[in-house]
Amino acid sequence: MSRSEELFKRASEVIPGGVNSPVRAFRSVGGTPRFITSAQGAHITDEDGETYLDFIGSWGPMILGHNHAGVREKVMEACMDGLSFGAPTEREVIMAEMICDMVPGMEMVRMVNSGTEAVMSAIRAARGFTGRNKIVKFAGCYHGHSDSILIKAGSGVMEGGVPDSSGVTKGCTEDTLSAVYNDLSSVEAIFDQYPDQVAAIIVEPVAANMGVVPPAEGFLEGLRKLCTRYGALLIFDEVITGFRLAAGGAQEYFGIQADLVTYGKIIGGGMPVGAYGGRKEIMSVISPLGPVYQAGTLSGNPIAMAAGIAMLTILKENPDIYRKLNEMGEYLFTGIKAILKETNAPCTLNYVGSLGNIFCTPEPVVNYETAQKSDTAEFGKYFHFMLDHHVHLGPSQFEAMFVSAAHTKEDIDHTLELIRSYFAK
Ligand code: HOZ
Repeated sequence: MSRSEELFKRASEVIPGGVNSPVRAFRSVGGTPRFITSAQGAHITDEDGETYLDFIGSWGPMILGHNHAGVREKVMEACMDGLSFGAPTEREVIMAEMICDMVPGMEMVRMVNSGTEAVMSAIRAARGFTGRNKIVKFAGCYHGHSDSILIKAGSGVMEGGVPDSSGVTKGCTEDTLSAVYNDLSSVEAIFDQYPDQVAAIIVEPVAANMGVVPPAEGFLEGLRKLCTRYGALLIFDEVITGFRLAAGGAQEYFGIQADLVTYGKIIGGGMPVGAYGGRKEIMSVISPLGPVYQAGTLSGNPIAMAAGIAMLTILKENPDIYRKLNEMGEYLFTGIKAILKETNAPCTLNYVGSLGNIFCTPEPVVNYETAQKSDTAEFGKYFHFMLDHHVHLGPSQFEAMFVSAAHTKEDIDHTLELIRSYFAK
């Protein structure tokens, strides 16, 4: 029995499903999750001493690659000063100033501890600001696991074939309306029915939790126009795209201004953190300035701030990283696309910048319904082939492949070679 198998067995006795986040359990691909001991650059090493080329990157934050010295050193420095104070620190101010400086339209930002918390708080702020109750989300978009947003969610919810979560009351979701990603008419229909009741539309500007689904031409612009016309707020969930597609995230990449933006792990360079922010006028509803309550002892934690400041500083001072990241993404994903074509594989490749994935369906994937046509058993076979050859992919058809600045051309060539040999057989 391998160390990972042994640990998974032990974990399954004391942790639900043996994991602390469901996708990691390998349920949709079968087999044993690798228990990780360390990671460096584009590689991770497991308990059995096996090293893998990693395309998960902690689900996004490892833009610079794992264990970047510039981030690690700042974290260690901060640890020497104390781990948590429950009182304000200069690092929080610096972090907020940096986010406001780098993100278009960002005037005020509140730190929280995860993307789930950021979304939950942004929705409350939108409701408080507009005095309206309804929220529009898109089927297949995942915005964390807070009650009101667990309707037709992506990520692990989609993987298990579970449309919604048990334990969420009807009351919690009665003001959540689900629309079809990339289909503006489905959003117009909601506004026709509830012209004065929608507080906000929340969207992943590039959907990356039903696999990667890029926004169709005009989709994000259309959402912006509808929100402006009906007095609703546009919330971009940039937990995955923020500081990845560009320093200003999807807003900068697509040239669309949202009213509120949410962030998660990505702004902490791997530490547990999240944030939400936007125009001062909107953020002024947050307590203690305004009546919308939201709080947290670990919010703005000094170690998380140190990691975040270090990573954002590196990104800000080296804009070339984005050119490299997007070039590597382009090289990998156009390479995969060519292989799929060359081998007549019944698969589709979607990508934007350094995010992408193969869907095991020959049809174009543009939303939740088309993503669900994927042959997940076939994906499982591909996944295990790659894992057996030491390439670590997200263990689900509906998760993205993340390229980091630490991936080299050789890493990508090696990956393409393996993909070619899988699909050529
Ligand atoms: N929700 C993440 C995927 N979109 C998975 C988180 C994890 O397992 O760490």
